[in-house]
Amino acid sequence: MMFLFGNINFASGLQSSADNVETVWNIAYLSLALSVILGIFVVILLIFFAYKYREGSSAKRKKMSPKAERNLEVIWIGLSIILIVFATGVTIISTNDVNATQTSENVEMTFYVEGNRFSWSFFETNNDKSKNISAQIIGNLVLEVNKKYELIITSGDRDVIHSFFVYDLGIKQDAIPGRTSSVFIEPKTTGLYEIRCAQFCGSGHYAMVGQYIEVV
Ligand SMILES: [Cu+2]
Repeated sequence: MMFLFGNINFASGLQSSADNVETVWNIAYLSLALSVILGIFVVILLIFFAYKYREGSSAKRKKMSPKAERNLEVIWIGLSIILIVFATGVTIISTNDVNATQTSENVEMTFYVEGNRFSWSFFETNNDKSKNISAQIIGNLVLEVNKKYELIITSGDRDVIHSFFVYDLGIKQDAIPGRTSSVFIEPKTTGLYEIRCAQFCGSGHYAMVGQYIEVV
């Protein structure tokens, strides 16, 4: 998105903890900015016309000519189309930027993450092509800053669906029994990042917190 945002980073006030976080926040802020600008414009027009055509005012109430009506319609529809194409284009390009980071290229290490009612389990793999599980990790999942990792997300065989959600690292991936989905992450800032379950998974869903990705 460099061509559009240049050096402006709407998300600069936020902790930029991974590549995709800024990209996603920039789309969110852009759509917020467009909505606010449009909203203010509409409210100003509303107040202006409500005042201009208030009961008993001397404003002309003559019908517009068909030509003027058509021109107004063309401008109105044209601007709407431009706005929609612009917002859609920005979203498609940003989404492609995010997807471009989701490859196994330069992956330093692969971990398994398994959701069970009501906690997450982390496993090391033997880190070759087979990606077989070698050992369970006790405690936080520790990652090193500026290294790329693959997290293979799944759910216990006889469990339910969960969603592996790490807000500050820009990760959200469904965990589905009997299936695996990979997410690729390159943390930029050290710290503790809380993992939450973003899929209602039963009576203990609310308590599926308190586990962390620790970036060192
Ligand atoms: Cu859950």
